[in-house]
Amino acid sequence: MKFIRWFLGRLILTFDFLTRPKPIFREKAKQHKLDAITSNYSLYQFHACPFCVKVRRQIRKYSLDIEFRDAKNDIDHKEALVREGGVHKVPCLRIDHSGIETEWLYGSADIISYLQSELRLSV
Ligand SMILES: N[C@@H](CCC(=O)N[C@@H](CS)C(=O)NCC(=O)O)C(=O)O
Repeated sequence: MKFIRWFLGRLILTFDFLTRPKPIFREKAKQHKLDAITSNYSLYQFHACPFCVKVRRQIRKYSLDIEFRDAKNDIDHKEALVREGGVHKVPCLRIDHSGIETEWLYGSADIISYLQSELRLSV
């Protein structure tokens, strides 16, 4: 079972590598504006999780500078996800609302929708 999961993970990563979307290019001022917003985001994820790959592909496509946090191998990130987010499930987007409040958004589709609407990305 472990081997099958590992093998499927490698397949997903290979497929992702071979079909990666090309990052969009935007003018510097616009990119800086987006970078300032996304500096408040971090994505808790597993390297070979298909749902995480799906979100990472969108992040790449839209040229978003979002920190990835390994919630499988990094014990601090894993514990923070469970303690503060509530569940050990990935992907999860941690949103720091200017130090006032922290939001933990689970679910690949919800994360992508949030990024698209919050950052006004054209679909
Ligand atoms: N419907 C969720 C599914 C997420 C999901 O099932 N993630 C798995 C990894 S692929 C997970 O976090 N499992 C918990 C664990 O392995 O501890 C989504 O679209 O994000």
